[in-house]
Amino acid sequence: MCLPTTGDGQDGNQCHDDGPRHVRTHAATLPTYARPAVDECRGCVGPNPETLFTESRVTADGQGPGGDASAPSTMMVKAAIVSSTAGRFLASTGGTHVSEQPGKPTPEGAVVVGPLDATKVPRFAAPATFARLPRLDDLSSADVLVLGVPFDSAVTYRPGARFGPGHIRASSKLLRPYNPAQDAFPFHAHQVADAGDLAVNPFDIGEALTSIEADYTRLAADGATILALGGDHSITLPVLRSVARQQGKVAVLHFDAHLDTWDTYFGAAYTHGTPFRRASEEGLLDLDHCLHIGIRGPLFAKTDLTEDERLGFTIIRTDDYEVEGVSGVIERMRQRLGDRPVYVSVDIDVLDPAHAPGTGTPEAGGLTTRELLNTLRALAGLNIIGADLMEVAPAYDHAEITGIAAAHIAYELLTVLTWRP
Ligand SMILES: [Mn+2]
Repeated sequence: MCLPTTGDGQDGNQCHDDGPRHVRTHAATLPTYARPAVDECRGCVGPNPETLFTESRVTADGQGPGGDASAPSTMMVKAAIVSSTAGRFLASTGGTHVSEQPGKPTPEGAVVVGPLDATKVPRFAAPATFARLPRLDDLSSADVLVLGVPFDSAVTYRPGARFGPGHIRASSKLLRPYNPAQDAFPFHAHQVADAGDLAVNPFDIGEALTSIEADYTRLAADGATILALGGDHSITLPVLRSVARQQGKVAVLHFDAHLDTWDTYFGAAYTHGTPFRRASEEGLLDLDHCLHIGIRGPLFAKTDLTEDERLGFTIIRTDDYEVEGVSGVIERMRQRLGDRPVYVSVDIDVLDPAHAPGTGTPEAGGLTTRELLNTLRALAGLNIIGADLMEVAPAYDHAEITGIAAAHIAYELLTVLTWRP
């Protein structure tokens, strides 16, 4: 039996039964109700949760369905499903995945822990990690991380995106391991894990941005590539500071109804409407290769557009989809990004409010979920070094419309993050 030493989680959730002690030393935490989930207390009681996860062994010479063993860049995967009760080997399937990724490659022979097996644990059971992936705390390391950043103190209109990470996780339970649109098993060729949520100060924007940058840098220190789930869009600035310090100037691909290159609100420089102006001013951006997609709606002044161009961005408007189609947009997008290191930042309000009502600053006339998903899939093969998904505010959502859209956007981004050019 595991009990917290306190209910506030500030001292690390320490078990104090007769079994092995489990002390959380990681700053990133997943929310549980008042006490740690039982499966955080491995070695205390109950079955070993590892046996409930799908597992893969990374090999270089296998052959799976749809695979091309002759392609030198193709890494083969054998996915093993292990019984939770008898520990016996039940099934083995094969698959292929182009495993080149921007972070460190998973070494050949490494065992990859995949999502919970839906035939062993119902989708509606168990704590909500993204796509039912394992927690980073339960692994020694991971190649790709999903990281919640529940911070929304820099919004200008509706608050509530602090609850976005939890909502996206809860809406991601139906995702499956094989992504046919990209012919990839994003969770089987590389270790993908949920790193939990950062503990961000909701009362001090300056301190919040500082701590987000430090925690992001720490999590990325051993080469992990990160998909951040917000939270409001101010979070992207400290993330870009961290990414640019490690990898140099980056081309930002920004999906949003809004430019987010405004200057100040009420004199405040750090808000969810200003991250890309600050990033440009700080020299974090590759000014010849940044791009907004999905811009629409009223602005404050005509100069908003000229200022935006001066700061390094070009624009593909939502209405351009109507004229050029998805394929035309993709062609322009890939041309603009080229072979540069690209950071992808998605504001869920790039979607029409019909497709994503759960957000803080909705604008009519946006993209469909299908248009956005197909655009994101076309990033495969580019040099994507990190990504985020911001501004999901579940209080305004209905029937998980926004949450499900966000879960699928995150799934496509994770698939892209397990590729490299
Ligand atoms: Mn926006």
